[in-house]
Amino acid sequence: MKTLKTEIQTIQESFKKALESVYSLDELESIRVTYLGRKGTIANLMPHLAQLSLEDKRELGPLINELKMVTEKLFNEKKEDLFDKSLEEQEASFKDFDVTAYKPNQPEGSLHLYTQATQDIISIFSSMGYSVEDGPEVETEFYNFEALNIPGDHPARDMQDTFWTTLPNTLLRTHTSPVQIRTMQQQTPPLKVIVPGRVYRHEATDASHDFQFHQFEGMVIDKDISLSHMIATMKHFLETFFKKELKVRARPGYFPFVEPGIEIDMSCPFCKDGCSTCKKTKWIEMVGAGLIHPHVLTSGGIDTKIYTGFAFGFGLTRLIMIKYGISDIRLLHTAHVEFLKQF
Ligand code: FA5
Repeated sequence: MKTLKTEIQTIQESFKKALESVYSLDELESIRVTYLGRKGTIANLMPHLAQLSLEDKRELGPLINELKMVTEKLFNEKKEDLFDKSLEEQEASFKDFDVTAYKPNQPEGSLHLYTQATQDIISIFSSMGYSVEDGPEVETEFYNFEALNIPGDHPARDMQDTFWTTLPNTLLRTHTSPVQIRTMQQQTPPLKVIVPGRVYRHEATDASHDFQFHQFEGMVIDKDISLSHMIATMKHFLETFFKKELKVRARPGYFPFVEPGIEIDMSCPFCKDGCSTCKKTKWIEMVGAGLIHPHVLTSGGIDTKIYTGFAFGFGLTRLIMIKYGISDIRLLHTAHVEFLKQF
């Protein structure tokens, strides 16, 4: 009986000691199995108790029960303590968790070609002192046509098939040129601006025409501005954009808002003797341009006795197609991942 009593005390002490060196819920569970399990140290005392006299059983039975209660209580306290600690640790590790962080094997996104090209263009023209202007895509007939020297009965209206809205004299802008007038009205010369933006035309689509596409306009107004300023600007821009030394040439062109109007071609950046991009001509038609018509300067409130200016309008979509060798314009506004992830 004496040995069993000592054993009970030893078990209690060794259990307490064991708990002190436990730092995880897994370790605690293995201690529970060792001491409190069905075949654990405490359960193993029972067969010894059964061999004792009734009197000794009366004394030692309650001692074993107490041992069980005390060990269970200590076990539960430790469990709670470890559980709280593990929650705190979890919280601490989530604190600096960055949901935007890179996760391996995830497809990476990239900027759309329109954004990339627009950023390139803005950077090239900013380096020449140009600022960027914006204007509404739902425009009035006045800004889109009349102020640009295209009155209602003018045949040039047919050059740009128009989406009219149900509001009177209101349309989806057919080009970025209306922003020329808006800028003239809001700012005073000298002016140097570019206007990248989306435009709309009521046209059937094919591989090189869309009903919505992007253009970018440029406009300079100052004293003594001439066509040679513009041609030099176009050459510098095209050479920087295509990263190649190029020749440019000017041909007569007609746009009611410029006089004289010209079209500028560049030598093909991809070949010397003719290729499919330049249709074997060695030249690529690039941009409509000219000196701003005095009627247009007047519509914008500019004094034509003091100032002259030039303007140009690129098909940004076309520029991108040429630079990146894209054969179908419609790909540019599809969500075709295989196409988009090439750029
Ligand atoms: C204009 O829109 C004039 N506003 C450009 C301009 C500005 C001239 C300033 C002079 C001074 P045009 O209609 O040619 O011009 O269009 C300009 C460019 O837009 C074209 O060279 C072509 O590259 C592009 N473009 C025209 N229609 C479409 C279309 N349906 N789909 C894709 N690109 C088009």
